[in-house]
Amino acid sequence: MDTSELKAASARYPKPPDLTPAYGTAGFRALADLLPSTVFRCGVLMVARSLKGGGNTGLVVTASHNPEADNGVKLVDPSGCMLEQAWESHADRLAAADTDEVVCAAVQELFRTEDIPYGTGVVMVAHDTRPSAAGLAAAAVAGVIALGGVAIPCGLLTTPQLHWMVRQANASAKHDEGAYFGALADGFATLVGRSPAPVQAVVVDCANGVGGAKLRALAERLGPQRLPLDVRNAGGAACSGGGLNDRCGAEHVQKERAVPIGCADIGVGGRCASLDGDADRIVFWTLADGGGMTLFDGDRIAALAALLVRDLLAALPADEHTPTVGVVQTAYANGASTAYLAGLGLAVVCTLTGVKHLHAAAEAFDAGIYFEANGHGTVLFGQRLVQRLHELPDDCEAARDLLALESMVNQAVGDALSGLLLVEAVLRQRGWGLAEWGALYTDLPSRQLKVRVRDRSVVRTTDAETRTVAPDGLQQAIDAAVQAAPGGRAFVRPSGTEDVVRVYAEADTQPAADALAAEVMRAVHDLAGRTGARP
Ligand code: 16G
Ligand code: MG
Repeated sequence: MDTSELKAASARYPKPPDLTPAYGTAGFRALADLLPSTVFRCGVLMVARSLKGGGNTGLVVTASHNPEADNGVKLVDPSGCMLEQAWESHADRLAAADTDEVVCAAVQELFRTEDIPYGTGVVMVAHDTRPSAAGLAAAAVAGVIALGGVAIPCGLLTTPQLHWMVRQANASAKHDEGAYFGALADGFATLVGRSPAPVQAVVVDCANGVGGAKLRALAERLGPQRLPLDVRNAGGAACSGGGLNDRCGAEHVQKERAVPIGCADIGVGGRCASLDGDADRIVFWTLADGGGMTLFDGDRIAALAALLVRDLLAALPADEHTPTVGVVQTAYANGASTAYLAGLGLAVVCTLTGVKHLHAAAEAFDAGIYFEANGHGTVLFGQRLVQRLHELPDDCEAARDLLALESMVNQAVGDALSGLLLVEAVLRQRGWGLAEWGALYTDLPSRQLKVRVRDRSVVRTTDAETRTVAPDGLQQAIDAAVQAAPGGRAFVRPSGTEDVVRVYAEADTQPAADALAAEVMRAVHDLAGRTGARP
């Protein structure tokens, strides 16, 4: 393999000497100024992945809910899903190479170990609204070209849009933006049918990110009669004072339980939602009497989706193979939501944190619903079920609605825009408002804390992060604290995106959940802090 062109191009994107980028839970993230070499090399990597997978791959320059000065890169496999986990170490190796020679050697090694055929890989490249995004997207394109690949510039897109487009492109289906909005809008129109129009607009806080412009385009496609949307914090000229993810968006609302900027006029009971900066997650919220915020998180979205899917599947004509339905959550799911879903008679599975883990587990079912409490999630339909739905007669309304759902809800990755339509469709079909949605179950009081330790990797977990295996004594300390708390449950895990250990606790009362979290935090400090001590 002649790597002279790669070497010359790589020299134009030198790695800062003391930077060792690490592929985190969902790709690389850092201060934007540090990233050109990483993004260039990701362009290189995704050509190799395209050649190996035999289809287009994708690369989106975004740092999701991080501050505006950060940036990052998310990588899309030929399936449209996140990069195959086995390739994350290839990404790490390439990103960390200290010299252009080492970059070339790593690429040659990659082609050898993965037995990649030579050819022309195709990479679809998109970016979010950060000021650094266009420059970094150009670095990605340079990486693609340096390995003889073809870069398809897709411009400004939400992360889930790019995932959707890659999946469609590789299925030789229409994959332009118009087709994306059409799939969502047409699916929604079928699902809501003649259900009465809502009396109230949904206020959507778009985190001053890429979701703003995209939601406006979707709203236009839907038409105000079908779904009146009041788009706030849309970024650009419509920006209401704050920058991207600044005091607004899903992360702010979910973690701080605070009303986003630009929404001060919202009255009690208003139906509101917040997207994050790259529009791959959504939470709903409303203001309660007395000023507090009521949050409708990913667990609650999963509950609505589960009701819809369960009822539609039950309405299909009997078949020798009864479709399997499962809901996938993480340990962060509120215990009350898990109990509610199990009470619906559905299989409930708990996986590691991170979309890639939930997505993989959901694929095991004919209909797999997955949501993280923070609002990442979607509903997946297996091929066998989709084929059967297509074979059923046209007048089978349940089959028609399930196919509409499959087209409306992003099959490649969690998507805030399709999540918004999913919630609205279920509420509309049932004639429910937020009160009925909220009444499905009552959350157990919970508390989340972060602990800074010297080296968070000393905390190691098992059983989908519900128990620790290191450092010694930590799990015993957690067990003792849990035992003492009525209705208590607690776990800790090292964050995949921040240099902290996260603590989660829930119990029958808020003071008990707070006390349990504090007790567990002390144990982490005592045991992980010491174990991790460096000279
Ligand atoms: C990333 C993940 C998200 C996960 C979060 C956990 C994707 C697209 N995003 O944002 O799923 O919940 O990390 O963060 O996979 P943490 O490890 O800092 O708790
Ligand atoms: Mg995001």
